[in-house]
Amino acid sequence: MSTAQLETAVIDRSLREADPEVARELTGELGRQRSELSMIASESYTHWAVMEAQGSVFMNKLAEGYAGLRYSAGCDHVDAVERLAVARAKSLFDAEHVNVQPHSGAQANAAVYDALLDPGDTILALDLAHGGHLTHGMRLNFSARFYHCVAYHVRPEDSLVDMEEVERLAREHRPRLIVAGWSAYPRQLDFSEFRRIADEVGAYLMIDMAHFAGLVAGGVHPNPMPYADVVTSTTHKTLGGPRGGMVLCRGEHAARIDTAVFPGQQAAPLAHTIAAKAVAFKIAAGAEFRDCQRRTVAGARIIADRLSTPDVAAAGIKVLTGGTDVHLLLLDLRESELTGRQAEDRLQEIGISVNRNTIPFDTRPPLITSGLRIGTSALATRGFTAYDFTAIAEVVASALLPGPDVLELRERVARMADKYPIYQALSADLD
Ligand code: DSN
Repeated sequence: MSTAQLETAVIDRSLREADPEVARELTGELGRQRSELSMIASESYTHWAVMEAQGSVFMNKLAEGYAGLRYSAGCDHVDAVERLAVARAKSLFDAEHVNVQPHSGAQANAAVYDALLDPGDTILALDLAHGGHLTHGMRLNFSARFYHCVAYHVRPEDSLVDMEEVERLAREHRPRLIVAGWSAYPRQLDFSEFRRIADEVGAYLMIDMAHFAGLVAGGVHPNPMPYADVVTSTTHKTLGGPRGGMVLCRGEHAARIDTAVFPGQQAAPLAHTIAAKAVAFKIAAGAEFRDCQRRTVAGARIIADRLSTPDVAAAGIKVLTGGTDVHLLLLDLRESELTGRQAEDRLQEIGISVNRNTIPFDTRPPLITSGLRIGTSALATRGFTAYDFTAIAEVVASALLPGPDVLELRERVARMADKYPIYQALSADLD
């Protein structure tokens, strides 16, 4: 066989033929996702169509630059999908300008800081331990190393963002940028109050909607666009698309944002991910997606209500802020017999994945924690209704109470997973 023939053969080999070890893990992961239930608040089950676009020949394409202004040949189709992605995101969020190239939410945030700030400028953002994000000023993150980050917090009495502190710190530190947004906070933020404070001190306002973008698109959460100079997001959480990021902004910031993304922070974009983002935005504009977002929020409220009942409270488990407005709730386990880690393990044992989370004023380290973050986006995407969320709330409550019947609960979870199969087009025996 000639070398040319051999290379052609390699190109066309299936994953199972080319790499049985990876194929085996892929099969294992497919089985895990089918048989378990994801309640990790930043996860979803993306659409088959999104995965098709992501795993496509767009992956091969070099396309540095922007649609119509590339630095390599052969970009007609990439230009078309990038234009589609941008137009769809603009329409979905009523944005004047969108950049769909950031590889992640972290890079979207980095690009905004690069566009609007100089190194050493002050950023005022929610403390990570109080629900913020690594890129909002965590000590070891680039945000804290290149900028002067000041943190606001939630109030000890009700765990809600302390807007009086935001105003006080804004007046004291005169930040150039205020960040409103979170990765572990169960309530809607007061965008107009953030805008008022930003205007008072002459700061830009960036709203990081990475977690709640899907809720916004689905019409069950206020749209931050009218309040913010710039909005950043991931595309894979409630929005249900491929892993990636984007920046949405007022027209006046468009050129600076685009330059900060490319060539400021990134070189070649991920054309396949941009194609997948375009697909996700189209799906997010549809009636089924809106229904899914309604079920997502309703499901989180059902679980929060169940976990607020006297039997759970008697076990020392508390729903922070007393409930939720979004797709997640946070449990305070400080008074319970479980640490966050033990609670996460307990649920994993019965086939539900969640993540332990530090809670405000936590005294345990981040790898242990005293909190649990529970989300409903993935299950709503899978098809869960209010009836199913009521059932899963009961399962979660039973698992966290002392002396759970692990085997029985595991069977209940398996039955619920079977009720909502996923990715039927995928073979279960890739290996
Ligand atoms: N902050 C992480 C989360 O919400 O899971 C993602 O960056």
